Amino acid sequence: MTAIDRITARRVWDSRGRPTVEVDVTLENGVLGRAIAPAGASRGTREAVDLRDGGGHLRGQNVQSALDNVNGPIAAALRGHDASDQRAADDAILALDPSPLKETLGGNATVATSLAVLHAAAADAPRPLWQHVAETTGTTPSLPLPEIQIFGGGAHAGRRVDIQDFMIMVPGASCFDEVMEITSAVYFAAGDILKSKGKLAGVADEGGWWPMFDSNEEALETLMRAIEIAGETPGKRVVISLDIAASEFGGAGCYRLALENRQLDSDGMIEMLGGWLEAYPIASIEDPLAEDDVPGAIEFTRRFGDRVQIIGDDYLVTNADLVREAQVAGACNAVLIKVNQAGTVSESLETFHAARAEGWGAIVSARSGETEDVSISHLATGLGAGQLKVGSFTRSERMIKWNECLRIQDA
Ligand code: 2PG
Ligand code: MG
Repeated sequence: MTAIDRITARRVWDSRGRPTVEVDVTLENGVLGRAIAPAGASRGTREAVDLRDGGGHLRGQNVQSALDNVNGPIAAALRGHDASDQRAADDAILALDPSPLKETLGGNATVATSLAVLHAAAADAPRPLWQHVAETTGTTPSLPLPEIQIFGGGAHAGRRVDIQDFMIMVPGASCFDEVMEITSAVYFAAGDILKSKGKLAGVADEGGWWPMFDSNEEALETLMRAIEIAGETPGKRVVISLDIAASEFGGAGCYRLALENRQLDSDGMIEMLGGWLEAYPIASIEDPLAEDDVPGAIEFTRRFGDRVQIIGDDYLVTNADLVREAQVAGACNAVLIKVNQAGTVSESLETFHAARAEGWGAIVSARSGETEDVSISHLATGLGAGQLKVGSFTRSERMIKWNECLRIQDA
């Protein structure tokens, strides 16, 4: 065992130019572990709180109180702890903040610390993080299948399109590198189409094209065309994946599609999405209904769960209890794993195991506010989660995670 000697937090800046929390965990032998908290824009109401200072400074986004929580109580509680006992370290953090959403310490403070402890333990072993994760959780490592955004919408693109993420997956590729090649071709073909139609508004938060479409279906049609221009047949090697992020434009069974000036109830949403599943090669769909529309999620899963992956993100917020409840209710068949929604590594692993225990899929995911931190590439690989969602195919905070997978592949 090697004990934790020092924990320090510093303010760094994320891909949206907002402050965030970076934590250094130094062990008694000088080994260092470091991690940075990401931040979401479309957040579930039950995820760990992203603690911000409020007030006028930095538009209320400063993280001084989260930094103080790491440098003060968290550092004091973890000093002397065995870095390789992740569960005990996370329990010591949780004991400081029994509030359900980590309002006191801040999920940004807890997640950066928890991940930094994991990095320190791996470096101390010494072994790469993915291998450390596999060996300490008893999982079989494998490189994940990327889920890559081509168009961004919803909260990530000025709500110009209601649906948040139009993505592709390339399950038919022979290796990770081929996924990158095919994705690159589709991404640039999609951009060319938008430019030629005068419908390119810019680039969304996660680097996907920010389109000016007249309907949500126009995005799907354009994506199909881009896949074809890239020399692929949609539905063969390349399939479509959507994050509806329905809580962003609906709730309590009422959905307002601003782009098309339409209002739908829960059944109407299910019908519309069911129509898309018929018409397009969609293999995965995330948050098809709002997080409070559990009857809708159950009905959607009853009707389509045998043919498409249905992921709970804002609905399940990487919470093992919520996953188990959804499994009993028959809502969804997969969960997104975002470590900062849970707030610690151990709670995220518990959620992953809860999903796996019932044969659910698990997709390790980044947030829309990201940094150079590559922990999730290692977690996805080490857990053998199968899938990784990182955003688009541009911008270094995204590409660094895909590139890290290429490095792991060569290890
Ligand atoms: C999501 C994520 C990533 P955010 O909804 O899945 O696309 O977005 O980090 O804003 O919650
Ligand atoms: Mg989502």
